Amino acid sequence: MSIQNSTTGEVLRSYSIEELKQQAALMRGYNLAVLCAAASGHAGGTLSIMDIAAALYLRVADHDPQNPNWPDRDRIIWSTGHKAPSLYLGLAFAGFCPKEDVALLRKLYSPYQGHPHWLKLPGVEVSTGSLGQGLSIAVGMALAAKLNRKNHRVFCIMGDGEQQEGQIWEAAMEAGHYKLDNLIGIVDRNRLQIDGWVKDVMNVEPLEEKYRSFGWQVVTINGHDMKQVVEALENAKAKAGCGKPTVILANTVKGKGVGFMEDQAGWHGKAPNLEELNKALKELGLEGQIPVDQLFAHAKQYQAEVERKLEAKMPKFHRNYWWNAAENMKVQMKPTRLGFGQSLAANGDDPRVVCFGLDISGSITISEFYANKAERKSRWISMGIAEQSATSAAAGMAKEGKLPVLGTYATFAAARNLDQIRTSVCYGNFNVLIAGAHGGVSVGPDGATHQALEDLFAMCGLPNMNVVVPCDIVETRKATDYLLLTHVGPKYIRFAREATPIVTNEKTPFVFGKANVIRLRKEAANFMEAFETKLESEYSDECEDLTIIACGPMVPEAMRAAWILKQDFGYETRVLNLHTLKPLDTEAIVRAARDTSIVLTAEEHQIGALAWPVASAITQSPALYGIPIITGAIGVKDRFGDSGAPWELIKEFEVSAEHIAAKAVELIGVKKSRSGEPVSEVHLVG
Ligand SMILES: Cc1ncc(C[n+]2csc(CCOP(=O)(O)OP(=O)(O)O)c2C)c(N)n1
Repeated sequence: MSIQNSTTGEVLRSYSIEELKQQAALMRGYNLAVLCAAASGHAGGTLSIMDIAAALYLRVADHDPQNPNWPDRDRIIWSTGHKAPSLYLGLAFAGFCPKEDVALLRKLYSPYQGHPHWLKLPGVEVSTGSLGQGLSIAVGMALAAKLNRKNHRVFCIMGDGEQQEGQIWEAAMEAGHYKLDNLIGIVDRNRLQIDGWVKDVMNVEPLEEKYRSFGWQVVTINGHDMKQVVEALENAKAKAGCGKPTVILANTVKGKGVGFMEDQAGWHGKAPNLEELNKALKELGLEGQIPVDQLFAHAKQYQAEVERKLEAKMPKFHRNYWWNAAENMKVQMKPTRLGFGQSLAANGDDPRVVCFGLDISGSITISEFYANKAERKSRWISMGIAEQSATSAAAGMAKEGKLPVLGTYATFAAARNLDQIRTSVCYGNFNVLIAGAHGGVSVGPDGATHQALEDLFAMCGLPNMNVVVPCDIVETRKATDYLLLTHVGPKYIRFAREATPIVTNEKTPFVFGKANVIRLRKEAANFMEAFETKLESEYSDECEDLTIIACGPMVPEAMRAAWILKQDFGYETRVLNLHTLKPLDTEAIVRAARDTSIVLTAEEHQIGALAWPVASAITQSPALYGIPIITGAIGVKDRFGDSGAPWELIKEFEVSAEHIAAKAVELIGVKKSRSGEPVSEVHLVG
C-alpha cells in the first residue's frame, strides 16, 4: 500500500528494501544540507530516525500526497518534535512538497518551522516540540478512529530521553487500558539525550518490561536495518484486532552515518558548517548527489525576501539607530543567561544550594554550578526531562532546608509544571528558585514551541511568587546572587538566550523590588556611557516628556528608543528599569506617571505581564485621581512565536527600539494636541 491515490486506490509508488535504503541515504544528505543552510537544528536525532522515517513515509503508511487530509490515511505523530527535518523530508520524498523547499527550514514565516506546526504544512498531523505530549495525542486519535470505526493506524515517534516525561506513561497506561491495537509507538532508542547518556541522566530502562507491563506488545529491532524496520512496522500494522498497542523499540545510533557525529551528545542540537557538510556527504557516499548549491541558493533567495519584508515594516527615522550602526552606539553584547551561571559558580559552595538538571543544562548555564567542581557533584541532581516531578521534588528539598534551583526553557520551567509550581511550591511558600531560560522570542529558529511569551502571566499571578526579569548579564548575576542566598520564598527569574547589550556595570544599583531610572545625559564614546542610572527613590523629577517602563532585554531597547527620541525629536525620556515584576515598585510607577503623564511599557512577552500591572498601579493610585495619564504598550500582540533569527523576530514582533520610539511619538502627539501645543513632525513611515 503506502503512497496511493486516495480516490482510485491505485498505488502510486512502492519501494523495495534496497530502494528504501537509497532513499534514506539521500534523505540524510538533504537533512544535513538543510541544517547547514539554516545554521541550526538537530543533526544527531534526525540522523538516527531517518531509516524509520523513510520506511514509514515511502512504504508503510497509507497516504496520498495530493490529498493530505484523506480521512483514511494513517496518522504519523512526531512527539519528538525537534526531529522535524526528518518529518519534512519524509513528506517531501513521498511527494507532499518540493524537496528543495525543505531548505527554508527554520526561517521566518516558513512552513518548515524549527518544530512541526500542522497549520503551516499539509501532511504534518499535529504541532509538537514540547516533549512527552505526542503519545497522548496519538491515544486521542486512536480512540477517535475506534469511535468512527475507521481502520487507519496511528504511529507515534518518540525519543528514549523523552520516555522520562511522566505524561508518556499516562498515555501508555491509557493505550493499554483501552486496548488500542491501532496505535503503534516507535522509540528512537539512540541512548543519548542532551546532557549525555540516557542511563546517566535518568535511566529509563528496561523499556521492554515497562511497556509490556502497561499492556503493550513489544518489538525490539535494529533501527538501521531496513528489512527489520519494514517488517516490524508492517507486522505491527497488521496486528489490529489483537487488543494491544504495539511499541517498536528501535536501537539506533545518534548521528548515524556520519562518523564524527555518531554517539556524540554534542551533535544533539548542532548543524554542520560547510566543511563538515562536505565531509559528511563524502562519508555517506553522496558526493555530487545532493543539489547543495541549489538548496543554498533557494534558502538565500527566500531569506532576502524575508529581510525586504521586515525592513519595509520597520518605522523609519532620520538615521539608522540600530545597535552598533554608529561609532557612538557601540555596545558589548552577551547573553543574560551567562550571568545566571556565573552566580551559581560563585555561590555554589554554600552547602544548602542544590541544583536540579532537566537535560538542558549547558545552554541555560545551570551546569556552571558543578563545572570543574567535583565536590559539588553530590548536590547536582539530574532529573531528566521531567519538569513536573522536579518542581515538586524541589519543594520537598526546600522543606528540608535546602536551597533548590531548577531551570530549563521558560516554557517548560513555568508552564509545563504550572500546577506543581502553584500547589507544591507557592501554596506551601517554599524557598525554590526557578529559572526560566530562553524567555521571549530571542530563542529564535526553534520557533513558537520554545518561545516563552506567556510565562510571566502565570508566575506573576501566583500568590507568594516573586519575579525578576533582569536586563543584561550583569544584572542577571546580581539578581541571581540575591534570589539564591538572600531572598526567602518562591522566586522566578527569567532571562534570554541571545546576546543582548550590556547596559549596567558593577556599580549600577540593583535593589530587589526597586526600579532604576535611566537617563540619557550626553554624547559619549559609546552607548552605555551616555546614560546615567540611579535608584528611582533617589531621583528627582526632570520634567521629561514621557516615561518608558521596561524589563529584561527590553531595557536596552527602551534606552535606544530614548536615544532616537532625543536625536530625532529632542524629546527627553525617563526610562524605568522595572527588573522586579513582583513585588511591583508601585511608587516609582506612580511618580513617573505623575511627572511625565505618558507611560509606555515595553516587554518581550504577550502584552500585559508588564503593561497591565503598570496600568493597574496607575488607575488605583489616589495620587493620580483626576490626572489624565496617556498609556501605551509595546509587546507581543496575542500571537504565537515563529522561527527566525532572534533579531529578525524582534522586528517581526514589533518589540524593537524603533517600535517603542514610534509609539512614543504617537503618545507625545496626543499629549501635545490635548494641551494645544503644535505636534512635532513625525518622520515615520510603515
Ligand atoms: C518538555 C520539554 N522539555 C525539554 C525540552 C528540550 N529538549 C529538546 S530535545 C531534548 C532531549 C531529547 O532526548 P531524546 O528524546 O533522547 O531525543 P534524541 O536524543 O533522540 O534527539 C530536550 C531535553 C523539550 N523540547 N520539551
